[in-house]
Amino acid sequence: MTSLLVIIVVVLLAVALWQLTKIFDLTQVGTSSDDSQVASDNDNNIQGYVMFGFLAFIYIFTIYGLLKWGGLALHTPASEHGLLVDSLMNITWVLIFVVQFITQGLLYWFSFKNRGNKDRKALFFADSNKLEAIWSIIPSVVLAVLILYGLYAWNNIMFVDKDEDVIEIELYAQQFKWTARYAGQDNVLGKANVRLIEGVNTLGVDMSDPNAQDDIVVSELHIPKGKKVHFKMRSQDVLHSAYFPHFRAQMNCVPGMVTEFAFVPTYTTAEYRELSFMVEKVANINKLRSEKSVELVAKGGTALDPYTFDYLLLCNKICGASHYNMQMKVVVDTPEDYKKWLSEKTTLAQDIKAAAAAEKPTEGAESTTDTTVKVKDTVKAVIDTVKAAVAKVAVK
Ligand SMILES: [Cu+2]
Repeated sequence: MTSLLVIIVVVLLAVALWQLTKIFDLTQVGTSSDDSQVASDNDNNIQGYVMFGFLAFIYIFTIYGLLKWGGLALHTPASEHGLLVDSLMNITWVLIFVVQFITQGLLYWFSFKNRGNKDRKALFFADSNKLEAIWSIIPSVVLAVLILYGLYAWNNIMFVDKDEDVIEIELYAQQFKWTARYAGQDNVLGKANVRLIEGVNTLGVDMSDPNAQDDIVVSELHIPKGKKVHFKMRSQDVLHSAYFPHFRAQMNCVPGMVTEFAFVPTYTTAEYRELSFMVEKVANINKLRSEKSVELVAKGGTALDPYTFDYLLLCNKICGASHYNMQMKVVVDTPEDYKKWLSEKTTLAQDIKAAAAAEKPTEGAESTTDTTVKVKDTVKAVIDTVKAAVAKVAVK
């Protein structure tokens, strides 16, 4: 409400100022010696210098932004292909910066150099083949190299050798959570279909498929360091996007189809926490948190917990009201820890059996359905007796 009032006041002030300048202009009619609408040399000089001022603003703001916020960018990649993605990104940034630095400078320099001057006439020429060639060929070559390098990087990243020893994991997206399914001993994911979703089988896994018998469903993703993990993504409802920022991986999850992405993690969670940039970052976050906690406690709230770093799987498509909170913790273990963690998990088949057993009545106890039938019978008998008694009385 306050912001609305502020906006209204600002707009009204602007309108008032505009009206005032109009009145001022009217009072000046006839008093000035030069009231022509054509720009004078003095006007052109002012415009030329203002343009230079704007160029300085662009340069200074770019440098300021880089120094102030540059450190917030993602740091060391935690996957093998991440280095390739980062080098592609860095080359693109350097190119953009160099080109923008030169072209913006030239743009404003020429505007200043050729600013209006009463003694100068504009030179007319239809075209220059040399100039056309320079500004067509150079960008085409640079863009072609960038695109080819990008294609090479993309093909390298997306290629999964059929004979390679990879870990198969399904990522299931739904509003607003992630679930992971491990392929189990056979390393083949069982078939699944949204129509088969029932009870604990929340992913609709086809339990008649032999490959599905050893599948394991979990809500926290564990992957081993140094091993290629092949993710297959599905979505239950709308478009989601599986985004692993630290691993430089992202893939859309599309309802009705399976998409995929594979990568090799190169740092365990514990190792990544120890990297010097991360230690610094976490210390900074915790410093901010403790400052905020003092404020919160003073207002009678509870203090914030200290932050520890964890890899995350995020959703990077705005998929609904709780999209911002659609995330899953990802833990990169050593291969031994990963094996141990996975061996402690129950399979989906076992989960379904356990759920069915929990639903079944225990021996000797009456089920609710039995009790309902009995109560109904008793009520019916009472009604019959009353009816008979009423009939007797009526006959008498
Ligand atoms: Cu989502």
